[in-house]
Amino acid sequence: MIPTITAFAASPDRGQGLARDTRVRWALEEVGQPYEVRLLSFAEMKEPTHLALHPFGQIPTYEEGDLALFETGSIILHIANNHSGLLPDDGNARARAITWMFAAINTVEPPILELVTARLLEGNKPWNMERVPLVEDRIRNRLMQLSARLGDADWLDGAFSAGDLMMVHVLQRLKLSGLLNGYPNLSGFVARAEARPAYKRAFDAQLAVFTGNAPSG
Ligand code: GTB
Repeated sequence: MIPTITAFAASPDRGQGLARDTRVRWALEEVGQPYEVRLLSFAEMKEPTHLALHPFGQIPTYEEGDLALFETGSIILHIANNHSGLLPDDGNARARAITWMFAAINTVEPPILELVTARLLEGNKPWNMERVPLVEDRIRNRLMQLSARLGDADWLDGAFSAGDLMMVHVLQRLKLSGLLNGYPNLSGFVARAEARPAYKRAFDAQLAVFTGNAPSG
């Protein structure tokens, strides 16, 4: 059965791959699962039809037969559990890879999202000049810890997994800030992941929505 995901009809990042449908597209590409995409305007995301799929009126969602999911962590875990290629077979290694998925979205992503909020939504607040450096320090602390753990390994725990996929997509949000530059092994980790053919296909597919070359789905 071909799953359908939802994505922005007009992504605010203009096809840079930062919206979260990209990580789901990437997971589907890694496992070789074709998918269809339903593009939504911001208004459509808040309408009852979409709210029935996603209580918070966001993208992406994932529909497969009578299953409907939201939250990229859950969607990617579902994909990884139902195909080979994103999680190891060994039980302990699998649990560790899933731990990295949670670490990406629960421990590394929150301060990064705080910085996005501080820069995009709070720039005109009188306390913004004091807040931004504090948030950047919190991010640097996480990057330092992650960098120390990765060391000179290619991936976070053995072979490439859904944990690496999630962590890389979280770290990509930092590219414009320059904060990743202080951690060459993390920049290398992101570059290695971006060189994967599955990532390139996912990136190109989300970019095609912006450039108007996307196949209708
Ligand atoms: N926790 C949820 C998940 O992981 O699935 C978060 C989903 C989410 O944040 N969705 C965003 C959304 O629908 C799009 S991805 N926002 C609209 C709304 O809440 O009304 C976040 C995102 C948006 C834009 C950029 N960008 O332009 O760079 C990057 C990331």
